[in-house]
Amino acid sequence: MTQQTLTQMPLTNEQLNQWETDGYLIIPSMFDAQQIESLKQTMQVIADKGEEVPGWKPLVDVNQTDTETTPLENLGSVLKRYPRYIHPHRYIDLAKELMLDPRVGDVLKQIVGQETVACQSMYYYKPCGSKGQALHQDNLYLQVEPNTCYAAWTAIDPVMPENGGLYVVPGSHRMELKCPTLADESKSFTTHMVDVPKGMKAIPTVMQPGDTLFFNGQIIHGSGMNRSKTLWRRSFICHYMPVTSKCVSKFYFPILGFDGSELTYEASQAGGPCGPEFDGKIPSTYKY
Ligand SMILES: O=C(O)CCC(=O)C(=O)O
Repeated sequence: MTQQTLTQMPLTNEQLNQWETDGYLIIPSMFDAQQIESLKQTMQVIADKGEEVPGWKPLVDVNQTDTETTPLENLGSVLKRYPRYIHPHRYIDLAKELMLDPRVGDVLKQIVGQETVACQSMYYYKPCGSKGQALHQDNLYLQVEPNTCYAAWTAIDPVMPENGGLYVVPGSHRMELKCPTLADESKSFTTHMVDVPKGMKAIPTVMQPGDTLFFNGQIIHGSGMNRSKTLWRRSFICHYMPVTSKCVSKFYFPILGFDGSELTYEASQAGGPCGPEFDGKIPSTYKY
């Protein structure tokens, strides 16, 4: 594994304190405009073609859907036309390059306190009219043990509440994983949700293209619908775990070091602290 130096993206005490207190941290301009634009173009060309490729498949018959005459928001769920791309780093070099960018490893090392390794990537298109993703905790799905996983959520478009920007519940990262209840499926494309704990509040993030939001895998977070008539809310989302982790759900294998090497970890037993209503199983709609 590469030895990362800690000099590329030194965090201030204020940033480190915010991370400890709130469980998240936004790094402005983590990636430059050209990198973001290249990823956006690459991903858009694939999805606009509407043909299934490894990691991505439209859930409507694109040939039967004339989006010139049928606005996307009238397709039922726009996300059926533009669902998220799962694990693009396995198929698209640029996605892998950004996932394993040493500066990301450098920030993670400072906030996690040790080297990390990469578990997954996702690309959300989230066109106008898309449903959001109900509040949840990521480690219920990644099942990293001991400790938790960490996300690096990078804005491809400007992000705000109106276009379905991400909400986080500061301080909730100190909590155990909570059992989900059922989400409102008219607003969320996922089926389960976690309530905002008493005394805490979900706050919106506001970001520019290239900004990266790092957050702890226990923090409660999610997004609302994209209510903008003009602005998509694309994002590139990667998850990592401490290099010393014992196990992770096997859905994320192979785990990658920041030098691209494939690393071996034990597979977690899917499960959690939840009762029969959740049955310890990851719902099939949660294909991270
Ligand atoms: O980007 C979103 O709308 C939700 C993403 C999210 O919650 C996640 O990646 O865990």
